[in-house]
Amino acid sequence: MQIPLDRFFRQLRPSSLSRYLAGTCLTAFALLCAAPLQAAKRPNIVFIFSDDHAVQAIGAYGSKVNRTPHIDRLAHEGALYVNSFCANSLCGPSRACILSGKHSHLNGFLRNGDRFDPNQTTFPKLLQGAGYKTAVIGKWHLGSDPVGFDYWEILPGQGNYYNPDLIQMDGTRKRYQNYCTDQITDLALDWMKEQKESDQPFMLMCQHKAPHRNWSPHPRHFGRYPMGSIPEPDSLMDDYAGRSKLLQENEMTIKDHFHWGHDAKFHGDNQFTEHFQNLGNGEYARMTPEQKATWDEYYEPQNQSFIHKMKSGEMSEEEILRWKYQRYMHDYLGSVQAVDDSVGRILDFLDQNDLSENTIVIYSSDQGFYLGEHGWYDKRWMFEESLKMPFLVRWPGKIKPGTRSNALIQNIDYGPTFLDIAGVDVPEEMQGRSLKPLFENGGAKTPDWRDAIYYAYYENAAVHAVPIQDGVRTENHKLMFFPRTREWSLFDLAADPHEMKSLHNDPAYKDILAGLQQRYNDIRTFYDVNPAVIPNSRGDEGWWNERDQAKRAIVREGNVDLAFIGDSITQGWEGNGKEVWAEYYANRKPVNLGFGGDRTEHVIWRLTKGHLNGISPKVAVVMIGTNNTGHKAQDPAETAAGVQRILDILEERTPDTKVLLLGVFPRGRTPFDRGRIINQGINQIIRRYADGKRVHYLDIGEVFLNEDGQLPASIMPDALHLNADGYRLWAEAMEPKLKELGL
Ligand code: SGN
Ligand code: CA
Repeated sequence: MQIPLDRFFRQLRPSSLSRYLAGTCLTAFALLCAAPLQAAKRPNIVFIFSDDHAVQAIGAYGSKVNRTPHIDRLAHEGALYVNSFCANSLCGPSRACILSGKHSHLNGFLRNGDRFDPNQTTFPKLLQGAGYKTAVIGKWHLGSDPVGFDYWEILPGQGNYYNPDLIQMDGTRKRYQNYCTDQITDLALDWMKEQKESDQPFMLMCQHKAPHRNWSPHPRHFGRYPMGSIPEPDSLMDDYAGRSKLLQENEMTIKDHFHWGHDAKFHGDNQFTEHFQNLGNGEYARMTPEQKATWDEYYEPQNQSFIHKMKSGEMSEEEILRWKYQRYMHDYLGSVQAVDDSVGRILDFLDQNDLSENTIVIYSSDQGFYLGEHGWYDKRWMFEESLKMPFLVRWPGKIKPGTRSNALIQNIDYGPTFLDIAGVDVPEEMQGRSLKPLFENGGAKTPDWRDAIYYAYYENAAVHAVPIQDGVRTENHKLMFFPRTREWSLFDLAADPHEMKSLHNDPAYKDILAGLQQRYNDIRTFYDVNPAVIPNSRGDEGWWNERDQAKRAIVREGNVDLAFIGDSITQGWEGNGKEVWAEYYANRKPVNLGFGGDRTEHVIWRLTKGHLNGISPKVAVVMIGTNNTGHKAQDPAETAAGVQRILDILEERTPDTKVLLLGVFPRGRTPFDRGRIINQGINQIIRRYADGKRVHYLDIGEVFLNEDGQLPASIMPDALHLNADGYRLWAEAMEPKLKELGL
């Protein structure tokens, strides 16, 4: 097929005259100021970053499905890292880890849709401060505008493949009639051209949208990997046996979660609703008539043939899945190919402008991706395909060509590495480590290098239904934890590289499991992970979600004087405590924000995501923590930190509210029940949070206990929850204090 490529995209180059003039003046000024005997110029940094590019689709990583000659050049002329991982397999979070050098729980960007706090320390800011010219061009996806860059031009949100809009530094949007990957490359080359005469070194982040969904290739790559020719992974038809049952809840299979227009690239109404979901193809809608014609010329004959076969009943379930896989991969690999072209153009530019010698070039992508493994597209899980990030680096004279490294590296290391390369001190607060010592050590890990990486995924109840999980990965093993079901998964990566069976129950792996659980605890302590303070939703539990929505609606109405905030014990005012509630509180404009099973982290989520919107109660009664104890015997200091965070949130959002902080009620029959003792540990810390002005502390635990410290079944039948008599004791014990607080 002859594609009129020259007409396909009309290049609307950015008007760069003003930028050019400004650049020239600055350069002249810098030249005048430059000392005659200058030290060798610090290396430039070109960081090429794509979106969702899996290592399985990179030639140098041994791809079975495609070839990437330009990206591979980096491996031949520099180094390739096999054990390169993300800290949180999602776009915004990965980028936030890179900029900040910190894990998500400390940089604050846990999930897509969060806002990156631009006031925090980032490597671009530090490089800029140290005299680097800095730019970011392409996908950003962090909510706030880039800070620390002399130049930026970014896609809004996910951006588009065809005729993309780019947000300019003045906030306006500019539409380019071009293919996104090519346009971002053009802009990157334009910017580098402006820098090349400068005395200042530069750092460029060239960040592609591709090959992110909805995988829309440029026509020059149509049919490069023809449908039907692309090898399938062994686990395309994975049944998820032998691993957490949460796997079965996923909504990211090629089989069942592939959209008619968006993914499969059909036009019009979904003709086979049993096999496709409904979303249309938004990219097609953006195309010019010429682009559409070229697109249709390629796709339509194949689409019509598929529709025909479907209608004549020729396609088995398996064949339909295979067809979808081929369509998916054709489009994904086509999108990758333009990224490879981009890398080629950038490397050629550096060569042609004598910049290659003094420029470090890195290629990576925000996370990995499933190319049909486990039947999936997308990412998020801690399994290898989405945990891995490509990492290829060329630094002439410093990195030996053809280096292949097994050292465990992570995206939190990029910032420290760039700073180190530029001779800038790496701030203490950055958790990652410079990779420069590895570069200088032929890729081999240095004796003090890390033995394990920590991973955590937080985007609960979101698109694709992947549960919250975290874990630790060493050279040969992986331990994962799913908080919702409190399940462990253990994989022996040498024996089971595709992670098809968890060994956590296998007696032969008892010691390995225990060892890795210890390592998991320790690495979380090391990285300062306290789940009790990390906002977390339980939105994937139906009843919780419904209650959450209902409570949001109530507080939106305002008119609340008394808020009860807590877990099932508080929620129980709607159950066993109903009558006492009616007697004591019903006339005092109350709201019950107790949710059974909640821990401090869930309360933090609720209070920051709607439960305080619209209310400023006179008094908030807070009792929380016993589930942190009961679910995982959490260290009291950690739980107390969660309580502290809750008090801070209340202060921030409703400063006039008096807080009545209750000591966590006793639990367990006997005084030496472990949970009871842990709750005492919490109370011993949190009582000191009272300031007698805004926060008041009250421990009424005694009223439930017998003289010998036993919790009687006549008050707490299950040694945790109150019956009606128990609620009466609670109300009576609290009443004087409520009055004192003006209620
Ligand atoms: C979009 C995609 C999802 C993808 C997320 C996150 N849907 O929501 O498939 O998981 O982005 O991707 S789409 O309909 O818009 O294609 S990320 O790389 O930005 O984290
Ligand atoms: Ca991504």
